[in-house]
Amino acid sequence: MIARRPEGADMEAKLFGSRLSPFVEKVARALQLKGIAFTLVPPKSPADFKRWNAQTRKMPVVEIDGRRVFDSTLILRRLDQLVPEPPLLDRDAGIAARQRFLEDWSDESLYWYAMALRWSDANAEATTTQVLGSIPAPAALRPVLRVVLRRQLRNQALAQGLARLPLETVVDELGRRFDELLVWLGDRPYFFADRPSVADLALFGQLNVLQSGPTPQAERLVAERPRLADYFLRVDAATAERRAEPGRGAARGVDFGTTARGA
Ligand SMILES: N[C@@H](CCC(=O)N[C@@H](CS)C(=O)NCC(=O)O)C(=O)O
Repeated sequence: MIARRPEGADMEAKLFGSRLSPFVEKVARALQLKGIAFTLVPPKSPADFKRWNAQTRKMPVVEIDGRRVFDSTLILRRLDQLVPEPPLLDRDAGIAARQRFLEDWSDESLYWYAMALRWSDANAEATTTQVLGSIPAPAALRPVLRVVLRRQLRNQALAQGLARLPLETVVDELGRRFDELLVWLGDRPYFFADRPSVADLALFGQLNVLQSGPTPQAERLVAERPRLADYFLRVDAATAERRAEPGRGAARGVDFGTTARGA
């Protein structure tokens, strides 16, 4: 049997952002799933966010087909229009609705569990070191950036509210959410379907950052749930960078320092 060439094989994209961000990782995995080659443009300083995207000042931003699109949900929708195969939503409207809601829950709720854990007193030092390590800032600026980053991002987490709960409560609640997700996953390989969708890409981004070092509490929760750990590795394998084919460049976005643990 001749392997089908992915539809996105002739497209090129630029992905602006750091793969430490769960939303950037979500988009990188969607590009890889679609077979779209991309170049990662990591931020050099927080000012880049505003330059790339004056509207929300957040990453990711994607440049594709002559247009810049921001927000991971809007980017995935655009990718599905440009490169319909493989689809990122089920063809059945009822299943697609659940996948979309889970994507939204992951982006707008689960993200804040990760933020609360990352910026808790127990983990903030390790998180700051990790974030600073991903920015090529001059040595003289680093001590100031350390203080500014920590204050800004911790304040975001406190403003959302979940981070005001005791750390043990956030960890306990996250474990409950993981158990509930596993009930929904049942014995299917992906959420509500047999192939990955926007829901799995969004969850992958969050599970990836939760297992990236500074939050050992979350790593323990995943390790205690082998079905969740297997699910993470399954999505990782299904969305991994495609190997270069003769006559075609490989995706050029993989930032090996910060990519998925299982990759
Ligand atoms: N809803 C947005 C969320 C993007 C987002 O929150 N990105 C964070 C990084 S994880 C960011 O750029 N934060 C910078 C800031 O808030 O200044 C999406 O899905 O793209």
